[in-house]
Amino acid sequence: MTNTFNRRDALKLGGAAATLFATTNWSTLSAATPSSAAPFTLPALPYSYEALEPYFDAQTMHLHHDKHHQAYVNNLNNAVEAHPELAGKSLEELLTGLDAVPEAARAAVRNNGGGHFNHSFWWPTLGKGGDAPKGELAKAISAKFGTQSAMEEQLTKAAMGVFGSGWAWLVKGKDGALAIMTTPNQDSPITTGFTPVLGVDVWEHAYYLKYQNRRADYVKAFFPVVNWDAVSAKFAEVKA
Ligand code: MN3
Repeated sequence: MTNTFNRRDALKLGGAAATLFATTNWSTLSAATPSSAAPFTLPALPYSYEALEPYFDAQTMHLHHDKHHQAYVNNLNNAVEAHPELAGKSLEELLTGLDAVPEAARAAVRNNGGGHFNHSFWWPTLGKGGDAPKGELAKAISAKFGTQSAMEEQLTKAAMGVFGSGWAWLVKGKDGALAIMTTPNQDSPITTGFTPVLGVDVWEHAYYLKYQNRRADYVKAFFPVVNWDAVSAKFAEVKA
């Protein structure tokens, strides 16, 4: 894979996930993009597959990014290609307007569009940059949860409470306040009007190779690989 999307790019992108997808032409980020018939492409990881060792192992990162995320992209492209009325819509437009998606394509767009969005959001939030929230995010966490560790405890509890596959999220609501929420499957917080700040993928594909059934160990290993510098920078841009 051609690594044309580096960490500096990820930090520069920042902003609301919505802005990221509205302003980023993913198809220009991959030299392997075959044609305009496949509007969505897999963004390269903004770090090496080994970068999150020993917490997230390289083999899991390869499978998770190259196979699982790629499958969401492929399936989303197939759904859009089968329904020409969806052509030209951004990922954010699709996910915030699922009711407008033809019923025959809705589940595919919801699941695979959500999978593409959630993972594209997720990769740049990882990478071991800084060990604590900064600036506006630090203030918002302090205001809502008291301490970083209290927030992490609540996010962990939410992650452990997801039955089956899904995500636990730290989000910003329309009222501007932080909140903890979960989504089933690949549903994305943006569909219900929340802006993701940080997420924990608790699908077994995220951890089974290294942690088997021990989700608690995996969630514990998640926090040391969070790129708090990137997450804080993105939050500050969302707020601005
Ligand atoms: Mn996943």
